[in-house]
Amino acid sequence: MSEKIYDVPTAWAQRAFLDDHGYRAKYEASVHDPEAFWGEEGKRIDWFEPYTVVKNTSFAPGAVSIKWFEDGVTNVAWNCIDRHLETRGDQVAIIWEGDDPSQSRKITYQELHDEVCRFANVLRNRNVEKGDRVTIYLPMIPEAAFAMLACARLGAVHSIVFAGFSPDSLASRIRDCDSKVIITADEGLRGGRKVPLKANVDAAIAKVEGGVDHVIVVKRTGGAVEMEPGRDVWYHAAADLVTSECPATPMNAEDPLFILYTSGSTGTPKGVLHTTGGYLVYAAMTHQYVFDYHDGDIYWCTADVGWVTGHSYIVYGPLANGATTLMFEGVPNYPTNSRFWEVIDKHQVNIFYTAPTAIRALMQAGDEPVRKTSRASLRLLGSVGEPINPEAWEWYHRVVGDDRCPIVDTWWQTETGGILITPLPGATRLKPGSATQPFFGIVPQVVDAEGKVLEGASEGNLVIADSWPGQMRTVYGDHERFMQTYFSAYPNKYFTGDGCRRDDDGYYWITGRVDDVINVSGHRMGTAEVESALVAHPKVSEAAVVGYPHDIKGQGIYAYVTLMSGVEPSEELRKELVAWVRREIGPIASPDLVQFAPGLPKTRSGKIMRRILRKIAEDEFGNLGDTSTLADPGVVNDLISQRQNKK
Ligand code: 6R9
Repeated sequence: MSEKIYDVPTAWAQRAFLDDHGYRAKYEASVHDPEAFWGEEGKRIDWFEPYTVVKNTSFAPGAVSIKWFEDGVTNVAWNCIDRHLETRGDQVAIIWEGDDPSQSRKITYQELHDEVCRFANVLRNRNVEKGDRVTIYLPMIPEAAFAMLACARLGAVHSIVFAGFSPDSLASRIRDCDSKVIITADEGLRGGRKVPLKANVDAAIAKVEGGVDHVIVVKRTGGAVEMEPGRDVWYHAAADLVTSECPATPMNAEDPLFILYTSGSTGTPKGVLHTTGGYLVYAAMTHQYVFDYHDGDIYWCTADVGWVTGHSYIVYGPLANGATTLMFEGVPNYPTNSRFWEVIDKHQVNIFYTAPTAIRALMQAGDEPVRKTSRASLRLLGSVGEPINPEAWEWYHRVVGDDRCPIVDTWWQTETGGILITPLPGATRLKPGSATQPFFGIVPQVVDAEGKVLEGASEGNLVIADSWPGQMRTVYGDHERFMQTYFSAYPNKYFTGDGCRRDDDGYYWITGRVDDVINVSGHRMGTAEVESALVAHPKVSEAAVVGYPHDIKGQGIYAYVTLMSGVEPSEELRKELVAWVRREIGPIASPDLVQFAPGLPKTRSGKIMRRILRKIAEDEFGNLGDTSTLADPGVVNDLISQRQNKK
């Protein structure tokens, strides 16, 4: 734990929306009278019909129901585009920076309007209506934002699937939400390498019973793809036939905006459902205060739109605020390790938001690739996705930010829709490694295993005691699972799945997941998903997957694999299994270590004791805890000696 404290720079305290007193007063107001507070804040977006009811939420066991601004009528695309046209039609809305440094593009709000309307008309011509689900499987090109906003304009519900997922993963997501329309590109381009997106879509649809009605294909690389007549259409050809006007459909505040699949500790990924009004109010408000976004600022979040960070902090939050948001197609180390910093200089970026895994990887490349760039435009740095270790925080602050830029370490989740625990740059003294304080309206609590609320400095599980407008509303198609997953461990509270420590100053330190979810390079992975991919291999009889500390990724994937009897372990088979998981789920799920285990440690009732496997993966052999319930203690010694032999 780092003890260092960084004061708010004077310049920041003066120019920021809020200083320390401002934060405290506003926070008190937000939790004292949420109705009044959010009733005011809801006005930051335009409503076609104003709301009269602000908050109608219950976390009660068996009856969880979350509604915000429930009788208001609005449209998200209208708020992100049309309402800005009069005052900032010629302002740049999106700066797109290609994988290849020679490619970039600037899109004004007026152009964004025209592009989104055209995209919406293309969808409308394919019978997409309010409430229909549309799956988007696109690389980081402007069309990804156009497609999202086009869905929002029509009231269709988008489900973005990260373009790194396999055809199988894509197929299960298409199936789960029953989408009949898929939007993709011929190929993606990342770090100079092509990704066969259209071919993946074809392979996925082959696994979806009844197929889909339409595949809309954006031309990115010009690579050869197969087009199925009647089903597949080139976006540019379809867009040529439509106008750039399309009315924004009036949407109820609680109409769905998007589904985003995320991994949990059990079962298949859950379709997290976010709705219209509360989500947008929360995304816009957090974007404004956490990044202290002022008119004219150039803001860059390096996430992919396939993750929630891309939804809330590349597209919806920034555009609702009339910001200039940068969208980057590439990777941090292509063509060189200076890429991020060169992009910052090229586009004069003021606010930069990235993930600890990228910071750690770039830190390993040394200071020189950073120092050779100017970065004078930078004012604020942000971090998201996993705990940031103090060493990486210090490097980010000292080398990237030249000791000048505060760092906002923002804790939140796909489920929360927006940032919940974070510093505000003009208000909060920083402690490297701590996400610091709750945002407005957020009531975090630390509870012990029995659910007792701990006061003062304490360590336990992190729960949130009351609802906020950006909260997910349900698991798509399975409200029972929603209640079971998030509201059953601690009745009347939202359980985050994270552990945390609160220090004497009331600062929160997120310690990581306390469930069977691992966080690999900021990507959430259910260990159960990787296990079921492994056991689908004909030579595997059983598998157990745990996380282990990894220098760059934060956590790596450690797989214990028991082979079918008669199958001999080999280096070749090890490689085959890694490739198999890549193919089944996607490259982000590739196991880093595969240990062939003749047996797995189990309880007498047959449950795998992951706690022990975790310790072995962490090399903590002397500290295995209670092993008295093991059915066969010999198994553990075998695993340990094997692990030691490997070192
Ligand atoms: C936004 C996002 C959520 C999980 C979350 C936690 C971890 C995210 C963090 C952080 C420590 C931070 N996490 N931000 N842990 N400090 N600043 O990442 O959503 O992909 O759903 O992941 O990520 O464990 O529970 P998501």
